[in-house]
Amino acid sequence: MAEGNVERTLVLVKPDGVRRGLVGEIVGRLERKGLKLLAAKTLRITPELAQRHYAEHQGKPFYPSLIQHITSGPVLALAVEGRSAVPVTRLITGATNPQTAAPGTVRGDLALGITPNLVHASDSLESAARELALYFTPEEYLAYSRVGEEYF
Ligand code: 3AN
Repeated sequence: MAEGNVERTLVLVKPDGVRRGLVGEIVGRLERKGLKLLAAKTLRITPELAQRHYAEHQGKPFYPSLIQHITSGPVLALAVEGRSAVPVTRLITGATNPQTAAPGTVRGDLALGITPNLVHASDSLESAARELALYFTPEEYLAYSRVGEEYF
């Protein structure tokens, strides 16, 4: 029997991921794991949105480079749903630093640096709810069944 609550989380393919042509690779990994894409949009994150998104990191040494990078080009924002979607997506993403991220993870396999680390994935249910609301309205979530959903 399937375990874990159905959760929603926010994934961003960061500007390095879009510019390196890795959107399909990253989205494919989420899809193959059975996660459902509820909504997706490309956008250029404004400095104001970046500050709201990364409010918890304000004042940290890496904050300026974080804001600079996330606003440096287009991103793909995804609302993703599935059983234990928050921790499952974090596992697929891998550790923050690509040099220590495990092989088999997006960052471990593909990322070039700790700032250009390809993806953002919400770190808790509370963060996910807060962050999803920054990028999507409830009307933008599409309800549908995935083939094979009976196995999840
Ligand atoms: P994660 O994205 O793995 O949850 P957080 O939330 O701790 O990591 O940090 C948010 C983002 O800030 C990271 N994705 C990374 O781009 C950047 N970051 C975090 N720690 C560092 C650091 N020590 N040096 C440079 N950038 C960092």
